[in-house]
Amino acid sequence: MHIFLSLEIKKPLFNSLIAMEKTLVIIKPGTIQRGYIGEIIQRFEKKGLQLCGMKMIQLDEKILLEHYAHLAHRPFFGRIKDAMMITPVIVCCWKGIDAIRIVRAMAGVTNGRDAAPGTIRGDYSVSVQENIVHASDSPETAAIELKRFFNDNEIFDYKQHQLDFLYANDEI
Ligand code: IDP
Ligand code: MG
Repeated sequence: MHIFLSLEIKKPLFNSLIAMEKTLVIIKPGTIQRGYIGEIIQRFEKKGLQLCGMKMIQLDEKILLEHYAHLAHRPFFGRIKDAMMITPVIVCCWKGIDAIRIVRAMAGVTNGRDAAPGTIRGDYSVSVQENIVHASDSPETAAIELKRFFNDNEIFDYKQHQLDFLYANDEI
């Protein structure tokens, strides 16, 4: 009886513990110039993440000072800022269970020369700076960064019809 009861309550409890996450990806100017926008977006789509927001925007000094505040003291900071403003960028919001961790792993380590083959940076980059995408690195950062680049009405929560085939029914 006791076991039966705990099985009964397991599913709703389990569900409430597993949260869908949203994370920010920025497709950097070099990626746009090199014509890889579609390939990069397709990687996240093929993985099974859901695109909840996407737009092209021109970054400026102010937003980059905020976004890369942790690098402001570094000698190469001016160069990074310039590179991020050279053309517009595409900001995307991707959603899924563990999306933040998944997208970071798919991006690979910062230096494209060190990034593992199979990762985005490993496959498309030979540079530390010109490394194809930005990806949020933690739940806290993802929340702040999504707010930085999107208004609330630019993030869409809509039904992902593949959901039942992407996850087992005890995962969603
Ligand atoms: P991340 O993008 O892997 O999170 P961060 O350390 O947050 O790496 O750096 C932000 C961005 O700044 C990098 O993606 C890269 O474009 C650039 N960057 C970081 N370190 C260097 C460096 O040593 N030289 C040149 N550019 C750098
Ligand atoms: Mg970072």
